[in-house]
Amino acid sequence: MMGVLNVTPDSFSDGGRFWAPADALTHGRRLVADGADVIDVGGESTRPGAQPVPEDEERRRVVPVVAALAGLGTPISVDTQKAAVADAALRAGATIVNDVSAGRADPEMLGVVARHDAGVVLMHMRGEPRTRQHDPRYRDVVAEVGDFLAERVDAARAAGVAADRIVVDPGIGFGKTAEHSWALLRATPVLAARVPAPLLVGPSRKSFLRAVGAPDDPAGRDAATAVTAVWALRHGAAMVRVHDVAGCRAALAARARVEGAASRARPSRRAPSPGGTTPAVTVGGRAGGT
Ligand code: PMM
Repeated sequence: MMGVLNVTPDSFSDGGRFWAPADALTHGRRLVADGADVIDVGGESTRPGAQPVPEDEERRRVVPVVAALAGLGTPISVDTQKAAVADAALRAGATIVNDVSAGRADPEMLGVVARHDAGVVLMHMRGEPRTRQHDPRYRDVVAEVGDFLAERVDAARAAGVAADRIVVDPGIGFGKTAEHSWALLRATPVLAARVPAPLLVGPSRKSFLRAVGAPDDPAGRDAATAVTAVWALRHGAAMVRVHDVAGCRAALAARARVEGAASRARPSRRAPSPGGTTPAVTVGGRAGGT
């Protein structure tokens, strides 16, 4: 389970809340205590309409937080599209780069990842953050996203990134209508089988959840998030990226408990594996699991 820590004044889901470095550190420690396997530190909002953040400013936001959190022993990923910011964060103790452009925004990015022997998350995004929600259209969203992710895995391998350092992500809400996002989420097993890398899914607090009655306020979408995260982990996702780590952990535990109880009550039925279908992920140098 990857916990989100946005050190930005304007992220859609938690913008401004962890903007001061001391607040960012407190929240990072909270995520670890809640059971995060990875903390994802981001210094540039990717919400639709967001303006790009200059490199120096992004570095100033994330590097001190990464350096302080690296001592906690939980792997840190840096959510950036800029190779120089990734390089600085990796030097400060991060071990994973989470690039929503899948290495396309900055031609140096995959080389930096390879040089550090870091992990990388390669995400699908149609367009760029500023314009991505302008009437996205697909012939077959699942096939197109699957093909894209497979091609980006090849590009990362060609740049020298080790196969066991690569994770892919369909990019829920990035250049997708709510229907596209639901289709991709439903296709988690298809994508997990199609793309030769573990799958990360990021449904947390996103607006596609409004289609099932989640509120306009992103912070009120944690219950719907937990259901989608648990479902994704049950159907082939290796990791989920969430804001409410404690709530998702509890939802996972509840699922394990109730399914365990159900299988004990009906011993003639095949029992599901208690740990779900989560494969091990070695990005960041240790098993990521859920
Ligand atoms: N979503 C956001 C930012 N970074 N990275 C990955 N790999 N996957 C995502 O779905 C993703 C991401 C936007 O959400 P935020 O403002 O809550 O960080």
